[in-house]
Amino acid sequence: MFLTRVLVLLVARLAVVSGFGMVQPPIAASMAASRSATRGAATARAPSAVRMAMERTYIMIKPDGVQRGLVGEILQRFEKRGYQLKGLKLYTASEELLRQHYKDLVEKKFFPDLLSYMLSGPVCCMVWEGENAVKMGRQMLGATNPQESQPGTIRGDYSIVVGRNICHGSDSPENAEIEIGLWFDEDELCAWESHSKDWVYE
Ligand code: IDP
Ligand code: MG
Repeated sequence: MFLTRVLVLLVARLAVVSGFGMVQPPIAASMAASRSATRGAATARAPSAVRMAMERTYIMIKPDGVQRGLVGEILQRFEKRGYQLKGLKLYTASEELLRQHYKDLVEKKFFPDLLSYMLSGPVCCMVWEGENAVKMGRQMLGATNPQESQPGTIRGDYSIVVGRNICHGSDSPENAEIEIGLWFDEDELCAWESHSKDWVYE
């Protein structure tokens, strides 16, 4: 009888030591999760050899996008992708500003139509920052002609003709900086660190 009790106690002790059959208390589980998260974050902070430079791009929702209630949808796509919003405003453009912004297109036959389209209502100006933001921004917008844009892109999902193609995106990092300077004053841009940074980048 005594021996049986000793045996039972020994088995129970062994089970505790090995953790067999034990339900992990919530606090221990949360500590373990937190330790593994910390490990993840430590790995995440290690610089990657293929890491590209952070870049800013100028994205603008044109008057048709604003009128059609697509501001939230477009903002959300960039936010969900992981890009960081650095500047945002609704703005009524002037002809002078548009002539500067589209300076390479002023001689085009369609320029007067483009001008009146862009002057027809407010636009939504945005600066997004992140890795390869210019190229990825153009990819998210889709082709200039919506009928050549892939479904899943903004133009491919929400527009049909080139003269109402919803959005603008800078075509090079150099032009992005020029456009940001054209559409925003320096004090309209916010310097802030995203708490999601280590969960978006490795
Ligand atoms: P992008 O906006 O994709 O960079 P761009 O060639 O820079 O394309 O042209 C600027 C904008 O001018 C276009 O987004 C579109 O609104 C307008 N546009 C371009 N080509 C045409 C055209 O052939 N007909 C009418 N509008 C055009
Ligand atoms: Mg362009």
